[in-house]
Amino acid sequence: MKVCVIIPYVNEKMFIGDCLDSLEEQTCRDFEAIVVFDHSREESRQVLFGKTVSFPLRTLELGEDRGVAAARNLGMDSAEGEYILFLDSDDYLERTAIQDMLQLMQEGTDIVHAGLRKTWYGRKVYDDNGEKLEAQNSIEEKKRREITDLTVLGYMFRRDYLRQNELYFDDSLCYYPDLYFITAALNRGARVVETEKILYLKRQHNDPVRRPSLTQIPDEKGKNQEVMQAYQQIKKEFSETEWKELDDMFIRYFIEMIVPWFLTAIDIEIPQMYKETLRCLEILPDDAVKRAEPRVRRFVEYAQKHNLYQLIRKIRRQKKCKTCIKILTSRAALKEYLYGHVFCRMKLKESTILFESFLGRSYSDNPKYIFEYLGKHLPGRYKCIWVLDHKRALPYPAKQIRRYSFRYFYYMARAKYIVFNGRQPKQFIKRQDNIFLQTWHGTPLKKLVFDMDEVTSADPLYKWDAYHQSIDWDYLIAANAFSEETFCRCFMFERDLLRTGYPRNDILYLEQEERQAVTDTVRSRVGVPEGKKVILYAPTWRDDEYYGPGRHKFTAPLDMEKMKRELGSEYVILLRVHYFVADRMDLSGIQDFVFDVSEYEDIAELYLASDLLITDYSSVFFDYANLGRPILFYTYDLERYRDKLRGFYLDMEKDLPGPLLYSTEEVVDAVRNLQQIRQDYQERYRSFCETYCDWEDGNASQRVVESVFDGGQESRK
Ligand code: C2G
Repeated sequence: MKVCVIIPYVNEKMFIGDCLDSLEEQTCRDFEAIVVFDHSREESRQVLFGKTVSFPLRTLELGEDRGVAAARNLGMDSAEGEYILFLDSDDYLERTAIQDMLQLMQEGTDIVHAGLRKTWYGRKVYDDNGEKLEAQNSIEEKKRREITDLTVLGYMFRRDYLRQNELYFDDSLCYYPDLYFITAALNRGARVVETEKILYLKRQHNDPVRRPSLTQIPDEKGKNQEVMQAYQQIKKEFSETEWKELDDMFIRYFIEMIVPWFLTAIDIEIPQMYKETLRCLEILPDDAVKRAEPRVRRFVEYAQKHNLYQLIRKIRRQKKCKTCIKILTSRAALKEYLYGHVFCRMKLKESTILFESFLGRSYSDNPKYIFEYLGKHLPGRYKCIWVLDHKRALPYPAKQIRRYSFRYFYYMARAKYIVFNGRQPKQFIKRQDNIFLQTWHGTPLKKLVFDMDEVTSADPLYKWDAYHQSIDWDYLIAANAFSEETFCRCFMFERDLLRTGYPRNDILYLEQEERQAVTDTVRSRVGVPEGKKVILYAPTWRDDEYYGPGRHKFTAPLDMEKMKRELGSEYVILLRVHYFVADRMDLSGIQDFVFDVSEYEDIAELYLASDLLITDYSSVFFDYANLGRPILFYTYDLERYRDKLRGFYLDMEKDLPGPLLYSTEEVVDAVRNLQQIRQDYQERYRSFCETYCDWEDGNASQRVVESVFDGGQESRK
């Protein structure tokens, strides 16, 4: 065996599959792999069971959580072959990695250094559109190389070279044992060959809550200590070497990580860290300080000359000044400041309710029906505030405010009740007596938060944010038992889950006469020609097709002209894009057949006015099924959506109350044969409703109001 791949394994069950698969698919087979278990828990040993690999794979046991450094050392001790490559069990290699590196390992070469890319995605997503996604959120591209990026990953080492130089990882270090190792390895006279080709994929963890990577563990003090220790060790051992890049990186680290730590540290921790910091500042060469930008330079010089307490006072003063300037020059900063420092210190308004639906874009969904129930049954009992992007007539008195306006922050701070159907802004501060009712906005088909493996949407740290937002929710509504179970798991929600059904579906249970009135109003407002049947086409959004957060592209290749030719004499289409979709379809030539109802406030009214629904992976069908009308699924990109973008809770082939269709022709055929489809799907439709519509009876709003609001019980009288 030429190469030994050393894989320390801590607890990355969900990642190791990709790691081993990437080895299995190597174009060069002349290697063995050693997986070193960092602890002897049964669960970790089982990780490899069930995985058949055709390359030699050995496992070693380290004992009790001794860390990645110790694991790699053990691997090195037992390695055979000429070369060593370190691969973390949450990372993976390009298919040609070993071959390419070996090709560069010519006579006399000690180390080969290949390109490394950080990625948020596993191999499936990465191979398909990883580069596009990384470029879209351009997080990595923007970053400079930091001191903490100095790593052995992406390198291949001649084993003899490591042995002769007695290079081992310092196993007293948890976070950055690579820092010293790699600088030492490169500076003991190694002959190094480099290639820019990306061969190593370093996976960023999208779930810092449950699966933080080492660098995501919140132990700033420990990390700072390790960086400072390594910096001193390198400078001392290689005092002859000029360390321009390292010095610059250290200065940046000092400003961005060490100084902020001092600002929040508790007094007792400060002296020891201070000494360590001073030692590092003392060995910083003058020209490195001179190279730094003026603000940083002044800062470092001050830190080098004065005592810590002066320094901290100075930084605090500077910070205060900065905040003052920011709030004087930026309205957004002023609002946030007032919110945190003024509004949140005022008394809560006991009878005020703040409502928001779909980010203030519409008067709709569960908040609308809760509001209307309160308006009808407890008139005047509560002061209602609606977050809406523009003013409209509402059926009951309510103040209307814009999202992110001054008044938005004011009421977010002062309203006792908050009723939102989606995640609240990150700035939200939960006050002690606040009651936050999260209604959510649908029974989940697509996997949510902690059930998602990959996060392919605009915000790769969605899980982190969603977790910190959901811990503020006091109540969460479920429309069915499936949602109850799923929400508790996917949000890690442990408070009051309301098993009430969805208020937004109450309208679907109105008396026939009232439903007809809604239908007539919708048809006349939209302009549906007399005698035409209505198809509601309501697709969802694609996580990876976006211009920016919440601004997605419209991608539904349904051939509307063909639909018009084939179905136009009998039907019209109401096209309803998801509220995240920024594009609007060009309807020239088909305006008499396709009506864009994307701006129509409440989709529930559109349900009532339609004869059948076409969707893809939107949760709309869970609600629509309450009507018992036909549902078709135009799932032209099912495989990609299910296997690469999101993953589903339901088995699309077996559980849906209608057929999966893949082309315009199939959709046209299905619309023509609705009778047959009804018959074919009768049993599935019935059992679907039993599972997902069982709690709905038209009284969900009442149940929610009674459970949440202090005057709720009075609403019955
Ligand atoms: N919606 C709509 N028009 C569409 C799609 C959706 O008005 N074309 C509304 C419906 O009320 C739907 C809700 O937005 O129930 C959520 O939309 P989904 O397409 O299901 O997608 P998403 O916003 O990602 O929510 O648990 C539900 C999930 O969170 C999905």
